[in-house]
Amino acid sequence: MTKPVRVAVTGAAGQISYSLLFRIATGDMLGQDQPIIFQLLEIPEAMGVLDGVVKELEDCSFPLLADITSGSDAEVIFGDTEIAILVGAKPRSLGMERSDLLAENAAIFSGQGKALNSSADRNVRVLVVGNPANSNALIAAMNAPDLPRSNFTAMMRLDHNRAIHQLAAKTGSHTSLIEKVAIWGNHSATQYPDLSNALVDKTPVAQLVDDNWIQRSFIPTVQQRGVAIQEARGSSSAASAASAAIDHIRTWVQGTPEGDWTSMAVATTGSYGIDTDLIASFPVECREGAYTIVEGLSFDAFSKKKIFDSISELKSERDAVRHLF
Ligand code: NAX
Repeated sequence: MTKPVRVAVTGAAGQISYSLLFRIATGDMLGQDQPIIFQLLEIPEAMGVLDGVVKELEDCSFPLLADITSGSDAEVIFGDTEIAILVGAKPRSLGMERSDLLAENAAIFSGQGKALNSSADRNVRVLVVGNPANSNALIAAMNAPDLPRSNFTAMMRLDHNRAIHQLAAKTGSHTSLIEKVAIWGNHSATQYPDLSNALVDKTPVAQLVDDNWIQRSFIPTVQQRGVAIQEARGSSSAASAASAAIDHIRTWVQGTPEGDWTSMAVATTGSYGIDTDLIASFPVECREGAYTIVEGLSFDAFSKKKIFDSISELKSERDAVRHLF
């Protein structure tokens, strides 16, 4: 039997995980011939609920699910994990400022970074989903000095997938025919969904849609899609977020299609004149289990402003939590 891959998931009793865990266990993330072991982390107050989720996972008798461990001690739960999906986070409560949200989550992610540093596999791939995802990923990375910084990423794939859908719907095309959509910056309302290089069935977008639609409809719709779902469902995106997390890891491990790219928030290394020590979204290509930022793209003044507005927000978030590095 193929050796199982250890997959840690935090916030395992929450809404996203309720979809995520079952899809990972069916092989959607690592393939139909790759067994997995789940290592599930929750806060002590949610262990009862997690116990119910574990029972349901057991009751599915998934052929690929080799074992499940669960608990509240991050260092134990992250032991030897090769993939860590950090979903658990403190939600924004009524009247809470963004800075308070940042501070509360900073404490969680500095602790989890330290725990990964001491007990995870040395090549663990980390995906942060819990918000504010980019800054949480940065805090975790900064607290894990013995692990490669480049292995800490945050999820932009939901925004990327949302952008693909909007473009497909507008052009009467299918999502499978859309290529080279990019999301830049922060997973927040300042993100820049960029169609400058996008293709629809190999035709450049500029030949199919006008700037007015892009600027007045497409960009705000993608930026505000989470709010629209929250208003409609009465709770935030869960199944689509889980699906995006699966896409993120699968693409990272298996690669982007030839001639296309995806969007991931990754450690900045000076590309496009963006500060280092941030986790920001770029178009990336994935090959042989590693990603590289797509270099050499050129921007008009509008795109440049949008990208750097979002980067400014990331810098101010970083400055607010720098004491935890
Ligand atoms: P839920 O509130 O349903 O679940 C979160 C779970 O995390 C809870 O069970 C809670 O007990 C647990 N948790 C809290 N602190 C923890 C800790 N220190 N260690 C382990 N577990 C902990 O939220 P859900 O809908 O699942 O969303 C989870 C996170 O994803 C939120 O922060 C949310 O804002 C974020 N999202 C991020 C998205 C992205 O694209 N990056 C999109 C979807 C989602 O909004």
